[in-house]
Amino acid sequence: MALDKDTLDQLISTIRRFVDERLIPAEPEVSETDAIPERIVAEMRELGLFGLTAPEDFGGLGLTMEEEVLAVFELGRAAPAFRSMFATNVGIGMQGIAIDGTPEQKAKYLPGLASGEIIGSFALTEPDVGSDAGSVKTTARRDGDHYILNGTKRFITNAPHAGLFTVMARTDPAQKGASGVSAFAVERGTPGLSLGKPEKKMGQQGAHVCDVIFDNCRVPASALIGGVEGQGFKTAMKVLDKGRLHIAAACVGLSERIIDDMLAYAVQRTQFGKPLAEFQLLQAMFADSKAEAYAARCMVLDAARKRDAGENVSVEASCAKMFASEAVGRIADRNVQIHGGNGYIREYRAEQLFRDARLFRIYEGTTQIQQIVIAKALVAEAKSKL
Ligand code: COS
Repeated sequence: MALDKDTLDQLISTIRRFVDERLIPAEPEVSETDAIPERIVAEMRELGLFGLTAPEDFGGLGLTMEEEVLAVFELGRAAPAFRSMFATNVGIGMQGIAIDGTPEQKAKYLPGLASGEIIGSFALTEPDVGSDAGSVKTTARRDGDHYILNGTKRFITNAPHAGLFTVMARTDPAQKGASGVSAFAVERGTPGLSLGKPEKKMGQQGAHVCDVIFDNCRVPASALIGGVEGQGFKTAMKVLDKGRLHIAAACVGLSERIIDDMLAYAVQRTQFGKPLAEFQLLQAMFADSKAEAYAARCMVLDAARKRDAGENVSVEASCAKMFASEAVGRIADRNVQIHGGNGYIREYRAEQLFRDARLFRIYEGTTQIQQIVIAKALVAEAKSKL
């Protein structure tokens, strides 16, 4: 553990209070205005949420994976847009540099990412490349002491706010697959880098995504993450292994919150002369939801502990992400059902959380990609025993 037990307990209870007293009450405002109020972003910075996982040497808390998921179980209880604000700094927008960056890259960027002064974004997806991440079309052509980037990245979370992008681009056009891809740390304001319009989304209002366009964008050779070409896809996969556990933990948090919401509603709303909570058909929904949330919590914690112990957890991370994101989808759906007509009305949070939860089954690898990762490993293991 990076933190002693008392400090960890204190951190978790501070986060819980912040979620209950500051974030959940601000949900209607965020969903109406499609923005996280600056006062809340400032409080997130003060609490150190941008630096939960950045190494201590660079101003972060350096949480272990287990500590991170414990924190995210709490943070996940608020509408997902809040977590999105700092999650790219905790995860995919920072980890590429933390895991594979050169000492100079770490010293240059990690302190700003840890404090939240710089927002980090992870730019892998493209208009024609989503699940097939090895087929990145954006190019990075070496030109003396520079690389020249060309291409478009799509659905890049936090891009409208980002000061730094981890960009996957093909340095070797002769290599069509993953081995021709390299990762770059590209700063906002670099000539040739521009942003598209923020997308209008189904849910998660307050979290922003847009295109990032590279048009002869010239970056110094020192921007190549790790200083070695051809490692970008592996960097992306390492980042996603960790990111998928983070997302799974967020799904657990949201599941637990929604279960609280459904019960709070069911004990006070009466039909046929008694509270909804007394009806066995609804009780089955409470029980299924609880069992699924509990199973997801156990999976996430087990995978996190294994990762902290140095094990390769690609399969466990995919299992946890797949199970927890599918579970929160079912739980959010039951919550709408339990709320009946009110479940379809904006004033109640059920419909918003239902829309918000839908994205968990898609980003950082769809459920089908998680199935591929899991099945591929199982088949390879079986073949190795022949
Ligand atoms: N950690 C480290 N290295 C990894 C890795 C991991 N988790 N997963 C794969 N690699 C390595 C492999 O070992 C292989 O290395 P070698 O060439 O040295 O053998 C290389 O990366 C290519 O691996 P693989 O052949 O498995 O790649 P595929 O093109 O078949 O891609 C999937 C595999 C589909 C799993 C990958 O493309 C993927 O995860 N896609 C989803 C991407 C995603 O999540 N997109 C969402 C947007 S990002 S927010």
